[in-house]
Amino acid sequence: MLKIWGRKNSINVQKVLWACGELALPIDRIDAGMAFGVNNTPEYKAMNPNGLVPLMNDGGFLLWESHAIVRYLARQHGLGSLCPADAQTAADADRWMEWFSTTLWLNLRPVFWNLVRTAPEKRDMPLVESSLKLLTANFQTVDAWLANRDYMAGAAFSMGDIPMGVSAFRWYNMDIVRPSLKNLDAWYARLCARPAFKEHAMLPLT
Ligand SMILES: N[C@@H](CCC(=O)N[C@@H](CS)C(=O)NCC(=O)O)C(=O)O
Repeated sequence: MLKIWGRKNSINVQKVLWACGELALPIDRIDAGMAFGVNNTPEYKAMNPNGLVPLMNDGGFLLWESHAIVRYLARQHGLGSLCPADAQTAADADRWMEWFSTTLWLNLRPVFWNLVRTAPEKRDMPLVESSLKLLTANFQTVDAWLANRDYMAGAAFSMGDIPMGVSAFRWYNMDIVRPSLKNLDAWYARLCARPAFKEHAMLPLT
């Protein structure tokens, strides 16, 4: 059975668990990371030298990097659904996965880390403020993109919605001021209606 290492409240683990849920793949999940430890042991580091979660073992094939895992599972089990069959639609989904890593995450991470994972007296609030401005602009970009499509890569849900979806859950559930973004709201409501999103992404942030 597919083995996944990672704690349930990690944004990167949630991407993989949500993908497995969408594909109805049975998995054996092993708690690892933060309070669970495991990821810093020599045995784990022999499988993932970064000592980070998630990590996947599919019949002896080890893979780390959440987006690589989501793409692998989507190609293996969701060609034509989670991984769009058409090259241009798949590239569109890929584009938003890349944009999450190179752009949005750089702004979400400092806001999330300070507001959710750091004690109030230790928070770097100037960094939160500057990052939140950039993050807001990022979500405005997504809102404009969603003006004439239901999902990030067009009419159908795909892997392109996964990193953006777990980010949106944090955007809507952190204690921050948000502008009204009606296309983003409508897309997020569509995600919230998906059982696998509910099960794996709509969890307490801490
Ligand atoms: N680029 C990697 C990042 C992985 C990563 O940073 N994982 C975090 C959790 S979100 C981690 O393992 N942190 C250490 C820990 O949880 O102990 C990916 O997308 O998989």
